[in-house]
Amino acid sequence: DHVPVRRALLSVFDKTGIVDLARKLRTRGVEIVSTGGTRAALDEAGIAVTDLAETTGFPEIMDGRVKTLHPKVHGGLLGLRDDPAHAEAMETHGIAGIDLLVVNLYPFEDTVAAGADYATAVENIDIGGPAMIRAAAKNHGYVVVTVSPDDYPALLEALDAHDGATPYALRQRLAAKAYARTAAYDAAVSTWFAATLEDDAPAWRSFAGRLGSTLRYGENPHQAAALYLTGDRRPGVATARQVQGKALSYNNINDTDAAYELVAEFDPDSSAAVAIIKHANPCGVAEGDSLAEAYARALRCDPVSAFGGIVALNRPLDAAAATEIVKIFTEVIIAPDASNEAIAIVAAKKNLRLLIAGGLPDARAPGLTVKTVASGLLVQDRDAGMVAEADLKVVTRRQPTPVELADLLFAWRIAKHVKSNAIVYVRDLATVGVGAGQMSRVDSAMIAARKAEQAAKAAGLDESLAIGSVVASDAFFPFADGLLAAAEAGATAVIQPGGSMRDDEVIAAADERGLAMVMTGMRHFRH
Ligand code: 93A
Repeated sequence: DHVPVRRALLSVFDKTGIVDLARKLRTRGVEIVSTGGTRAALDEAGIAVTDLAETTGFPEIMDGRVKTLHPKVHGGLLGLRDDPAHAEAMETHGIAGIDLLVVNLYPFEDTVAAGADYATAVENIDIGGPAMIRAAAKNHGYVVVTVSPDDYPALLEALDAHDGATPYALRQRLAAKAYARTAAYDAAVSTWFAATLEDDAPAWRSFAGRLGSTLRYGENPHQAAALYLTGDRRPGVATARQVQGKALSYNNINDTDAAYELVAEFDPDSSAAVAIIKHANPCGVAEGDSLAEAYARALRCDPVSAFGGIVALNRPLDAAAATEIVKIFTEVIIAPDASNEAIAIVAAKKNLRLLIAGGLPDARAPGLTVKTVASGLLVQDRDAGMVAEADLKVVTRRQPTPVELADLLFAWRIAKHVKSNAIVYVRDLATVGVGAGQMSRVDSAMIAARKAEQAAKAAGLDESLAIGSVVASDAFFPFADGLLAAAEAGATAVIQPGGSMRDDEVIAAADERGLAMVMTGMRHFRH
């Protein structure tokens, strides 16, 4: 099953390592045939190479759109060497076998990611390259194919070990990789195409990712895991620059995403905002005049849970905030940017991961979320829903005060990022208690209230921080009990979608307690 490599076709866009590879092939006496640009690069390095156009007797035409789409190329890749009829066809038509194909494709993904216009994107769809890759991979019984400079060392090692031949196992492995590459390439093209048509179509579009990095393990150590990149231009954990710290884990990535998406709800031009996340739920979020102030107020909400948490900032990390954050054990900091001084302060904590995202994602931008189910993918628009003051309907006798109103809108934005059932108590633009992920809304309300009591104790206060707070509920109160639990805890105003069969009962209970309640008409389930 060892096949000697006598003749190779080299046609690469990315010329990395190609000269070195060609030189080593020549040392082994391999004949090299190349397309225009690749041939020029090899020529310049003084490597003997035949122009493909010479072997086909057909020039590259149409600005290179047709350069390798020729029977002498595809016959040379596809011919079964041991089949007498194939061998005869090769003989008759003067087709020389190609034993090694070295191709990497026009950089369609990078071109699109760089924001190229439509025509440029289309021109970067490689046709001849994938055709050759697929042909060579199909004929892996005789032909070996590489699709990336990463594969050159393994190829050369095999040639060294087997006296210029390749073993079947290598050809098979590289064929599998080759099809993975052409599949991902076409997926990128179709994703881009669907996205360009998105304006008049719903956000349903095909999506695909390319392998970004393999992770040490998944949610648990017995689960293998990897991060795939979709090529979207949304700043966030997947594309952020890691300044320092250990490699991100699966859970780090998940939590950091939750943290950054939450903090992006707050316009950095109007206030500094900080979110501290544990297990994808916020354990403290606050606005402030400075990041340091916002961080201190966010931390006060649940300092116990914040230990080992993820901290996201809506403004560039500055020295004052960095000084506060490094005081407790933190897993990850993510911010749009960071000052040199702040970077130096974080550097004292070697393991702390610092990510610079280069920007803040647009909380209103459309996009998709994907979740797997057995034999299926659940796909939906990302929750880009927002309510403004004008959307609110006051349903109680009492109107919220301006201070309550600001807190209600703040609490509502946070509730959107808390796993359901979500109950969020807020005072002075800082969370004071978060109840997340309970099967009963009453339990969430009680847990959040208890958190507010614990936070008060930790701060040396005798009165629960929930007293005089406002409360947000991500979905309607099916009964008055959840609302009563919040009132009991000390909330004076409520924001919730409304729409329960028993809204009247809930409103009556609010009126009876002198609460102000507003309805958003929009729900923010998050599971
Ligand atoms: O425009 S193409 O789709 N038409 C072709 O026939 C063709 N054959 C190879 N592009 C084609 N290629 C691509 O050209 C290869 O995939 C590679 O990326 C590039 C190498 O061209 P050059 O050697 O001229 O730099």
